[in-house]
Amino acid sequence: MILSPRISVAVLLLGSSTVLASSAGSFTQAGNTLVSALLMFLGNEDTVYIIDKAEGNAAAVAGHPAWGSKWDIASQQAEVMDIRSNTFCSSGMHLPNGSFINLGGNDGITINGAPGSTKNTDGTGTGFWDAVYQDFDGRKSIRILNPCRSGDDFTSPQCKWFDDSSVLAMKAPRWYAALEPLGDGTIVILGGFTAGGYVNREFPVRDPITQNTQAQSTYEYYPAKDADPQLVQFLVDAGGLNAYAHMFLMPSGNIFVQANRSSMIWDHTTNTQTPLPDMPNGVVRVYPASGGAAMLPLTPANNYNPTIIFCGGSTMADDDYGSYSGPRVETWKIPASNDCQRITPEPQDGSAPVYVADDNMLETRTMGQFIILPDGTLLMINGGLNGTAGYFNITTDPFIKETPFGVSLASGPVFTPAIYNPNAPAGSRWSNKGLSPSPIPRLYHSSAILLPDASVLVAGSNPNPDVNLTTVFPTEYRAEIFFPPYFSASVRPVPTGIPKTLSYGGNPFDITIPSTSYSGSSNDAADNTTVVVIRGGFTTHGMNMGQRFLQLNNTYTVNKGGSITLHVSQMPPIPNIFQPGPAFLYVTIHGIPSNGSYVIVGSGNIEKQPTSPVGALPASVRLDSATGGVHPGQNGTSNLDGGSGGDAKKSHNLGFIIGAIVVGIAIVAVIGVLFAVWRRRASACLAPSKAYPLSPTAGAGWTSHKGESGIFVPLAQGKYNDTSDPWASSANLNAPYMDDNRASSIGSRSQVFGEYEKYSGHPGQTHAVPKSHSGY
Ligand SMILES: *[C@@H]1O[C@H](CO)[C@@H](O)[C@H](O)[C@H]1NC(C)=O
Ligand SMILES: *[C@@H]1O[C@H](CO)[C@@H](O)[C@H](O)[C@H]1NC(C)=O
Ligand SMILES: *[C@@H]1O[C@H](CO)[C@@H](O)[C@H](O)[C@H]1NC(C)=O
Ligand SMILES: *[C@@H]1O[C@H](CO)[C@@H](O)[C@H](O)[C@H]1NC(C)=O
Ligand SMILES: *[C@@H]1O[C@H](CO)[C@@H](O)[C@H](O)[C@H]1NC(C)=O
Ligand SMILES: *[C@@H]1O[C@H](CO)[C@@H](O)[C@H](O)[C@H]1NC(C)=O
Ligand SMILES: *[C@@H]1O[C@H](CO)[C@@H](O)[C@H](O)[C@H]1NC(C)=O
Ligand SMILES: *[C@@H]1O[C@H](CO)[C@@H](O)[C@H](O)[C@H]1NC(C)=O
Ligand SMILES: *[C@@H]1O[C@H](CO)[C@@H](O)[C@H](O)[C@H]1NC(C)=O
Ligand SMILES: [Cu+2]
Repeated sequence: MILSPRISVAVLLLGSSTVLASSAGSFTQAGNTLVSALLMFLGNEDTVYIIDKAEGNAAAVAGHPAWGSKWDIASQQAEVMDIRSNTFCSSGMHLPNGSFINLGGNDGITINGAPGSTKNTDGTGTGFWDAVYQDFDGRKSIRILNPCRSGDDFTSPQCKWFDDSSVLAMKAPRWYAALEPLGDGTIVILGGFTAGGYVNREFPVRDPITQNTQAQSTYEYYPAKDADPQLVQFLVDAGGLNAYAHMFLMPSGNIFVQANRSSMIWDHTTNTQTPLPDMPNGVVRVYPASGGAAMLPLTPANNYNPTIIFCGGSTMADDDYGSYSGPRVETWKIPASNDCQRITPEPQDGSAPVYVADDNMLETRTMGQFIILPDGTLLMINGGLNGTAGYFNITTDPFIKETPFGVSLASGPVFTPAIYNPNAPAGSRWSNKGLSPSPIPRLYHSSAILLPDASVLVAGSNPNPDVNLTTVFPTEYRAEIFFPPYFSASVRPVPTGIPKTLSYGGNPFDITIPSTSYSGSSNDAADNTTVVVIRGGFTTHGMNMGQRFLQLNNTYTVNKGGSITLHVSQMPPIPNIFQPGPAFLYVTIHGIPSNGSYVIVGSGNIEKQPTSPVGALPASVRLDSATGGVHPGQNGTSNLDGGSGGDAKKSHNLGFIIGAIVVGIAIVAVIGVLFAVWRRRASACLAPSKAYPLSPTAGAGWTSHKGESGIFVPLAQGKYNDTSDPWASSANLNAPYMDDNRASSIGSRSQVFGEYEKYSGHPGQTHAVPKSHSGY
């Protein structure tokens, strides 16, 4: 069959989605990640970075088993990357310039998580380095990566992990630390273990502050500030259930923190805490109970005021959590929680924050993970029906005798995801209609992240101390893509004019949507179009650290040929609402998202972000006659069919008059009433009674830099001199901290600060015998 030229154009324009409609709601396999995906993040349009713990992966790099890789989105091929220190149960976050950091981890270990061959000199540490796996002690590590794109040379220094603790390290050893960026891009690093374990306590508890030096209940910053890490009493009170605390920066600059069954508003600048109500129904949401937690979409309609949702976790009794060495109960027999709660930590009407029960999940889940999708719904994926995160050592755990699930503390993988719609009426927010199961269990140490095309990459799962391919829940290397329901659309929006950077306040910008991006009435499409900025976060342990979704405010002009010009506001002028750094911008029409475009929010630097007053949006201009699709004589892109807003307005008026003559006055009156209702509804959504001002004339935590354009070229790799190693100079690394073995201000923990050694080249020779830890 020979297509006419016009039909060919239509096929080309409409065929923007390469994924078959039949895959919507289901998983497909997406290659091999080479290392098990304990942590992942999306670096840019092309590349996902994957981090495992140091273990016996068959894939090797630099003469040792690899525990890092990068996965190319287009080819679904992974390549190993060298990471020098042990990244086990580390944490990660973006930086304002589009780079990423990965913090903390485990000692240098060898086969089966046993201490490495070279010990720390003072004998108090476990492994400094191991001759088999060649991993350094990663507990204080700060690793930095500048994401590279498909065409880049991944063997060049600027595409590799920087990992050298003689240049850059944390002040305190941490694994399972919680991270949250501030409005200036500084990262708060909270809590963690010094030596790993199931929960962060001895049992019975003798020393609640240091738990015999194994709890790290302090906080610090990246880049480092002068002060020693200060104790956070909230973490001490939360006892064993304080690792990977859930942290969300609030518009005020304070941080909402949740751990154990407690919540607080934390002013980290003065280390003061204001208690919030306890989590209802006794549900624990942090590791190892591992409930899903996310900030609901920030929208003009909610005036960008954050609400946090928690779903799942565990109601296991406190004593049953046991200690560092494991639980005191056969966890896999204990159903996880299906309970969901929402809280708005800073209500704009001045009322006291409260937890509000939300719809229960469709099943119980531990290690379930929320992925915020571009249509404003939240995907709940991965995890198990029973038990908790973690694994145990059958040889040493006195409470666990049988091993029906290998060493996994969870059972009953939940294979079918579910979708939560925060705007649906209560009682109907959860659905898994049309969603198919994955064949792969995704339990402890699995991960998931939104991709630029709005699908979700799912990988990892390894509830084992080392690679084990034969146990019931084996080390998993298979990646999958989950295609949310909007992949059933045959046409995806193809917007043009998306900026590369967004400022905090300032002048609006225009995005053009061709008529071929949608079908039906242009006015309806324009009314149902959103421009959203999504940061997928750094995923590990059922969390996406730093994940946020913000809908930009917009108006529109419907043009003659059915193209739509969106007039779009910049980010709200309060950086605390959406911290500076990389994100993806999607345009969603009738719930169908475009591909995401990489944007940098803010100045690109760790600094007080420039802000400007919010530039006024032009009024929307509608055009009743316009429709989507391919129109004769046009190719659907902007200017051919466009016309200025003025022209469109004229034709709108003309259409209105013709319509009135033909159809009659009565219909017009009905339309008028409907329009008035629509306008009332729209305004009812907008102005909450006690809104914080979104213009920089008042408010905390931000300043006005009138007239600054904040021009910034993201990831300006050109500035590197390719003939010299950019890492050789520490000039661009912020305030590296050198550990001087100084004593800490906190009680007996000076030993903890003293037991760490810096690595840079190859390990030293003679070392003392360590005390032993079992690894989790
Ligand atoms: C959770 O917090 C409560 C109240 O502080 C404490 O009694 C309990 O021991 C904690 N649970 C664990 C497992 O540490
Ligand atoms: C969004 O834009 C509309 C139209 O300019 C304006 O009335 C409204 O106040 C804005 N909302 C927010 C939250 O900025
Ligand atoms: C894998 O796990 C099984 C069941 O827990 C265990 O018997 C076996 O020894 C493990 N294999 C390795 C290589 O650790
Ligand atoms: C989960 O726990 C329940 C209650 O103990 C039990 O009936 C069920 O068999 C468990 N599921 C699995 C997969 O072990
Ligand atoms: C969207 O992304 C997919 C996957 O990368 C690609 O195949 C498709 O061509 C993209 N669509 C457009 C319009 O760029
Ligand atoms: C927007 O589009 C979605 C998806 O088609 C639909 O469910 C929703 O009702 C639409 N909203 C409006 C206000 O038309
Ligand atoms: C559509 O028309 C515009 C304006 O003439 C032109 O720039 C563009 O290349 C055309 N696109 C296609 C797909 O023909
Ligand atoms: C981004 O900033 C960090 C310091 O915070 C620096 O180490 C890194 O090299 C920067 N990335 C680029 C691409 O300049
Ligand atoms: C489990 O405990 C035994 C006995 O202490 C030890 O030999 C073994 O290495 C431990 N295994 C792991 C994975 O920690
Ligand atoms: Cu872990």
